[in-house]
Amino acid sequence: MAELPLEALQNLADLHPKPTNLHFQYGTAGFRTLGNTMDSVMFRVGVLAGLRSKKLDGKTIGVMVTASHNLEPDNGVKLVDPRGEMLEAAWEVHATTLANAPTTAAFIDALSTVVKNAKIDLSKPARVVYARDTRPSGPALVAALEDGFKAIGASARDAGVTTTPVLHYLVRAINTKGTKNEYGDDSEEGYMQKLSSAFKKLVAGKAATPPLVIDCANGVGAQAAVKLSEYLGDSLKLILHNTATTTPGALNNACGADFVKTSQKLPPSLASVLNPGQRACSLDGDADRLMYFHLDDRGLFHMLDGDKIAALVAAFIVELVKAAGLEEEIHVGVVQTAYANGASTKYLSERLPVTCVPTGVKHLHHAAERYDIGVYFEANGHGTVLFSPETTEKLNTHQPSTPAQSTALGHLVNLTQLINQTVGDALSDMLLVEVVLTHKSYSGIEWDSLYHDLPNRLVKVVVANRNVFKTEDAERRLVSPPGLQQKIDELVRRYESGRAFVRPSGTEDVVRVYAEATTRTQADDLAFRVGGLVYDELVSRAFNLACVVSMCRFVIYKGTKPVQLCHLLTRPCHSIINQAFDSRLRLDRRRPINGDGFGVGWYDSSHDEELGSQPCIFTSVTPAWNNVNLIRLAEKIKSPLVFAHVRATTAGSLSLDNCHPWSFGKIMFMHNGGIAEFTRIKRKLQSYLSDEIFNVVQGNTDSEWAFALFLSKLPNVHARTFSTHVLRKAMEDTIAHINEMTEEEGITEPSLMNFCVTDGESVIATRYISSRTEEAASLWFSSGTTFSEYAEGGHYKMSKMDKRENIIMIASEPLTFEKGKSHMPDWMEIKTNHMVVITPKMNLLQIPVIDKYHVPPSDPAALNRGTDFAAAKGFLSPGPRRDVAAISSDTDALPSLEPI
Ligand code: 16G
Ligand code: MG
Repeated sequence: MAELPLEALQNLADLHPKPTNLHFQYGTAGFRTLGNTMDSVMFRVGVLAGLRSKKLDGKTIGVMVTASHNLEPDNGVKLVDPRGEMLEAAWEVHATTLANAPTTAAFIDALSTVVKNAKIDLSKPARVVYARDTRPSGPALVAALEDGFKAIGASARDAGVTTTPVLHYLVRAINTKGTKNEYGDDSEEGYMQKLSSAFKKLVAGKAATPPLVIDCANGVGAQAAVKLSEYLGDSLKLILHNTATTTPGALNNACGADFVKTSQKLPPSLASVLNPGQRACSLDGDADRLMYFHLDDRGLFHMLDGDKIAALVAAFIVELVKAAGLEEEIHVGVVQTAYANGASTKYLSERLPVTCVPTGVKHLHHAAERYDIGVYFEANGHGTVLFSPETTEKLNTHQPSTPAQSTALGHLVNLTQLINQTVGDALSDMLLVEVVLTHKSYSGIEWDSLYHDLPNRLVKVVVANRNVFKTEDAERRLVSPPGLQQKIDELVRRYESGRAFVRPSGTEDVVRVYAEATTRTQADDLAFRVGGLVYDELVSRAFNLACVVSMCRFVIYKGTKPVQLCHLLTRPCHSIINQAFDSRLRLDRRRPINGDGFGVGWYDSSHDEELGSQPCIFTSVTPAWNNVNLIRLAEKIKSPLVFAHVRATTAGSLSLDNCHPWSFGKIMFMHNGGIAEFTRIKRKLQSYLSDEIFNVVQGNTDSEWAFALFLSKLPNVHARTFSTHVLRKAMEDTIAHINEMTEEEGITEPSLMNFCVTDGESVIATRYISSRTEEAASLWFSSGTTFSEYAEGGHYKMSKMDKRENIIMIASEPLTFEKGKSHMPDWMEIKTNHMVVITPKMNLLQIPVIDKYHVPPSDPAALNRGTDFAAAKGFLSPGPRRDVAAISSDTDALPSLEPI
């Protein structure tokens, strides 16, 4: 019996060490994470692919390097089994085990265990075929993968840069070559040839449809679509957009199938392209998802998602089967997930059997195999049609009795060739849709009117551990945490045609909430409320927020010129409203949703005796993004000093009184963070206040009481003016007093005290935590001469024309990702336990807060504060943004002054 090639494995594995502190998981879509962390994973997957092939007697295994619809910095890898289907579940476990072996020795040990347990005969040959998408991290990752093939002695065929479905096709074509089930020529050309000739046969003699606009997501689908277009010739004209595969950062950015589905809007880049009445579609980054859409006569956007595709296609196939006289012999069924729109399920189940399965292609694929013809689509646009071997055989051998039967039969046979039966395939699905539209003479409008989607909303609640959520009934009901489903049911009953479900994601630590109802407002409301139930459940389970990533975001603008509020709040794609939604409850990645409270406070541009000098404050407890009043006001109000805050409930109820900012006279205040175990010091804090200040407080949050304490620290709360020094001193006293009270109570958990205060002229903002070892909630600043939109879609940047600071912004998370002229990011991080002061004359100072939690910069501990605490509480600006801006953390950009 052959042995593992230990020397080769050892030597090559040493070149691809596993990063410590990272855990990898082979999830529903293989391994997927930041591309630059995946070198060792790739190598090990290469070895595993070889073993899988040996296990299957030398059948060719596919390896695809892609992160699909994710943004460019991510990458991923997944294995494809010999018939072109997803890797067998038991091997997903092997993949995870191997990827996490900490050392080369441990990796080789784990390999030996797999060989032994899976009874792999190592003398068998190993064959693999691999491909990658257009991501810049692809070539290096493929090199690591190739080392893996080499180490296990696999013969490997490089399929180059191509789509995921083409790779699946190749696997099946290679493994069936020369058999009676030959799937097609095993090349990309063979695939194009097969699809295009089936398409031409299917539309022969029909009036050609108008050209189709395709949004290629700036990904590999662009290259494939160019080739396909040549093969299709005049049979279908394709107009390709978003084909910039080499433009950095363009991939899936404000375009592509996932963007369309999650934001339910037109990719901005197509706004000037698409005409009313015209139909278009979006592919995702590896071209295995498809979303159609069209603009109606009034130019309104309508989305035709996976459910609509399933309805169109299934009804067409049923008709053909009937017309071919095979109604009794061939049963067509549809497979959906809980995400399928209720209206689509109703439409389909009135016509044919419908099964609901848990999310994830493999579940749908397997369920579809149980039908003679199984149509499966996820609402997100991934899907295909499977013809069972018996059905294919029947279609090829059946003798029609009439010319009409013969035509229908011919169409069905051609469909078996047109459809990629290994996996969802955007291009093949697109041709399928075009065939049906051609046969039916449907425009997008007629297709859309098959049924009317119930308005729906998808939000997510970020959690530290999604495993407490367990579901049943194809993820439609929660069994754990106990009691939560009953609360959801009670809520859902109050909405007309309401439906909602909660499921843990299979790909990230979030819980997803889906809701639908008869109106958009009701669907939003239901989603938000169910999200709130999930959130409250986590809060009550954990007592404090340790296991819930909450979010509060704020932004401060101070400028020599007034800013139109919309440039700060509603228009930038990374405004705090969007960030808020990103952080906690979000309609997948791109649309904001946060209903826990929003507030904006601003001062007048010029002084008016009658209006007074106090700020105006607008607060709301409805989702900020959905607040048309806010959107309208923001377009018409200008101010030189603005505070804005989006809140997630950490304590206190959902009420206007609890929304930041608060004001008293000229003073305005807001907070990002939380005072640890506040209820234990609340009474003590209150007893310190004068009656006047005590009665100022209307809400019940720690933040508002901290504001009251701040007011009580001012020498004269009614003064006409406050010097910067007086405000600073009051702020320091507030923090010191809170620390004193928590310490007296023996509270050991740190408090996060990022406070901001202004009197309309000076601004003081703290980045503070009562700990010497933990990092405070994040806080950033940016300054420059203009803050403006440089690219459509709300992409803003700060420009610095000269050295003057006309604008200073402070925010809990950067609002832009651009780098300034000096190649420094727009945003710089404010240091922990420092205070930033903007003087009336626009000087910007960073001053350390010197107390027992101050760690001088000379102490190495200053650089080693832990991030777990603030991160667990949800107050650390996450992931890629930190990467972009991280270089500022050790850049001393601001003058550091000693306290006055
Ligand atoms: C993966 C699945 C996709 C599913 C999605 C759900 C495959 C190839 N892909 O992308 O089908 O819709 O996960 O993600 O299976 P979620 O579990 O995070 O909601
Ligand atoms: Mg994809």
